[in-house]
Amino acid sequence: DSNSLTDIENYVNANRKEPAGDLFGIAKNRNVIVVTLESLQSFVMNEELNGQEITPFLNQLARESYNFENFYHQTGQGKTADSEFLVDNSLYPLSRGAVFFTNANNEFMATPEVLKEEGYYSAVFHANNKSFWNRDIMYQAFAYDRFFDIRDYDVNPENSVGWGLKDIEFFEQTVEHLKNVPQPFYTRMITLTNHFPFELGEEDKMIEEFDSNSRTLNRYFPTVRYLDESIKVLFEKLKEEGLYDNSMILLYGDHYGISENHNGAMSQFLGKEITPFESTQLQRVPFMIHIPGVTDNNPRNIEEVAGQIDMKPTLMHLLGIDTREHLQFGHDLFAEKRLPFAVLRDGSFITDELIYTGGACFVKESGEPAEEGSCEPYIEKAKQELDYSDKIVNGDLLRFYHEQLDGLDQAEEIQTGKK
Ligand code: GP9
Ligand code: MN
Repeated sequence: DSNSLTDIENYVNANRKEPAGDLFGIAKNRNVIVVTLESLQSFVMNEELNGQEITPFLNQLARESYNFENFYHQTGQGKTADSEFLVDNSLYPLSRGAVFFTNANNEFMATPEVLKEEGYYSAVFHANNKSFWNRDIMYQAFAYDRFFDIRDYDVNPENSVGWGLKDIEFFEQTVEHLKNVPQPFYTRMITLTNHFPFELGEEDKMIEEFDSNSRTLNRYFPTVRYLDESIKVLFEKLKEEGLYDNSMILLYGDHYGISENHNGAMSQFLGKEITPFESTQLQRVPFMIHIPGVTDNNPRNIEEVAGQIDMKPTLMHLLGIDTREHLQFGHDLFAEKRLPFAVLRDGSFITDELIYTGGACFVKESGEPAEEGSCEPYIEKAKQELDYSDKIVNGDLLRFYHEQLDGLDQAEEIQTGKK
């Protein structure tokens, strides 16, 4: 109903921050490539196993990018699809089920739709059946021009493992397609090899397995290392095809790969007990923004807390697109007065100082219980955001919001004499 829509608009407007002046539009008109790093968690970054780097390419890339160290996934049961929803809409996924299934007929104002007005062509690349996660339907609602699905790829037993096409082959074939995509483009590429149960042929193992009682965690490292290598191949191919210099590349981990069922083995790897506090910290996933000619000369390492919900407004502002009329819960991560705050789908939240999870409040730096009442000011805010976002999704409220915007546009046109 329109009452709650007004409340939500007021909330979003009250929390809006002016975009950072120095970076606004720095990537204007560039091609955009958003890479989903399947099941990649931050704990493997800048770490070694048996003396070998687990993610050598990504470690180096992070030093030539805007790199976010305290970036949290905010997905629920919809896993990869929830992350896609967050990235393209800056709305939260639902607490139960996958919004890709439950609300695919909603009206949205997703990134492809916004960028279409700026002359962008949009596409997703993913070598799986188009109906997996109901993607074919949801991508239409997001206004994607094209979905390159499994039928666009040469997939055979030799180039496949586990869930399907191996990531290196995926990127090689993807860039071939990309050559024919109209520019400027907004594209997303979704990897697959680093997916549970983390299968990999011996010939593709560039590091050894870990040695613990969890076969899952043991196998995770070689598939992560393989994913890392595939990103290197993507970058090489983009350069070869002249698609690198004029692009902006965002890479993010979609959700955890190692569940709490493997806490024993995980504590063996990390050398510390996996408490609820540590479990929350393990929800950090990599996020970096690479802008050739910009971030390689002036990289930034950002420690402030952020989440997947912030990707859309950040991306828009880097492209120089105003988001004042966007109903979104994320913030431009470069905005000066931004409140560092990430709400996880289970109601946990993280600020620069605090972590709240399972009803307990911890000091972020030490993991010690925080002073009584420290988390209090944020508990209501976290609930409020999730609740407002759920209202938008469950009530398909963007239908009404669009009507309002159309009305405003018409009023403005009359005023300025365009009508
Ligand atoms: C499936 C792939 C994996 O196409 O994106 O989905 P997940 O199980 O991670 O949600
Ligand atoms: Mn996934």
